[in-house]
Amino acid sequence: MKVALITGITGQDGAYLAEFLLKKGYFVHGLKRRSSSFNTDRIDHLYQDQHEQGVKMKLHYGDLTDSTNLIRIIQETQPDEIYNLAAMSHVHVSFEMPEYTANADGIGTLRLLEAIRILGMEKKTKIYQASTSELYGLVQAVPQSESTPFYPRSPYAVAKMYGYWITVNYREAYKMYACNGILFNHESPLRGETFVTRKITRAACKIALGLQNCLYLGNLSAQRDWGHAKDYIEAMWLILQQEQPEDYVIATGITTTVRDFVKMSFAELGIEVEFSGKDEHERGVIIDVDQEMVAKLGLNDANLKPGTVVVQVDEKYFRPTEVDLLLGDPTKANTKLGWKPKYDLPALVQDMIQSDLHLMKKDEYLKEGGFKTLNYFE
Ligand code: NDP
Ligand code: GDR
Repeated sequence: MKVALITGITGQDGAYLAEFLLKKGYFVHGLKRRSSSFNTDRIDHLYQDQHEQGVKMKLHYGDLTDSTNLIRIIQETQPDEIYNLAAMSHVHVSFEMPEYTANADGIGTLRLLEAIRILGMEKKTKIYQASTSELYGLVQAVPQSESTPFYPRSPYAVAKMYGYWITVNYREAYKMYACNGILFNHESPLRGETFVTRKITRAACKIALGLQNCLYLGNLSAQRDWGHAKDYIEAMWLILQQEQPEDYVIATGITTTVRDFVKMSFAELGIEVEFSGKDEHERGVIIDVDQEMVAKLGLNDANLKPGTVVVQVDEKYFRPTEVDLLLGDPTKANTKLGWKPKYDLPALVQDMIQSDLHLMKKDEYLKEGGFKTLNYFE
């Protein structure tokens, strides 16, 4: 039985990858951070009581900023494959926490690679490094491929740039099977709530149910190459199953603005939104509402009137330096890995809206039923 260790198992990608590897018959070890409240929501359905027979998944407390802890976990678990997905992964937040981001995302990668070397496991353990299209940053050329120069534009991207090159260096210096997946943005119903796609799908559903009035966003003109996380975790696995360790771009090859993602999300709920105005004065306004859809989806049309402003710009979401355009060229992954995404953008939006509508309806039913959260401080 192959053994995998996933750092960042409690995140979006970690959850999908854990499920995928378990289905493939792997024993899956996961690194989870100690938290004062539960942080395993995304993998609770995979949890196995350690007292049962035939357990195939085990979680270990750990942190990428703690070398001794990483060395011990790798020694105890003896993984064939390590997927380094743990990171402070929010670009905007990295401007607030640049030093921590460098430590976790940059030096954290070094700590893992060094742990493998210290333990003499260079020949046994393959390692996948979660690199990112943020490395391309300020546009040098499009579409962006494995040979496009990097120009990182945030503390996050600079830290990931260190992670990228230290992975290449350990591959070349110590003949380790260490690879970078340069993944473009990938989303899902499990996406963190403060990334733009999930923020949009959640807000669109809340507005459609009468639980929120307006969605505040930053740069509406940013363009991203968005795919579905379910497709992208498969690419991670494929990257570690090749004869030679190499780096790969994983992307769809199509780019879309944040503005269009908003329109697509509302359209999925039967609400047509158009944008007008410029820069920080730009607004998204309801143009039309499909009443059949409103009835079919059980929406609340009290606030869904043409002319209602549902999106506004708030400058606090602008970044000190922005990445304007990401568009990946996945030719190498298509040809060498045989990787092709199953989801296109409309299917991704549909999946996220369906899931968030379901979640928000739960809130609506509770509110209608008079349910109030207990106030522990009264
Ligand atoms: P998430 O933010 O959803 O998950 C990040 C994971 O890392 C969580 O499990 C988090 O734990 C954990 N983590 C954060 N800091 C530490 C630390 N210091 N030590 C140990 N664990 C830590 O990210 P995604 O799943 O979206 O992304 C996975 C990886 O891929 C990340 O490295 C990200 O930077 C990279 N990436 C993501 C892309 C995307 O579009 N999603 C694209 C390209 C790269 P906790 O749950 O406790 O917060
Ligand atoms: P990104 O994702 O920075 O590309 O990093 P995010 O969804 O945060 O932003 C995408 C684009 O949308 C613009 N934007 C907003 N973003 C957020 N979060 N909130 C807003 O209100 C908002 N309004 C506009 C942003 O300015 C940006 O241009 C993600 C992360 O998963 C990284 O870890 C990963 O490496 C890259 O994708 C590839």
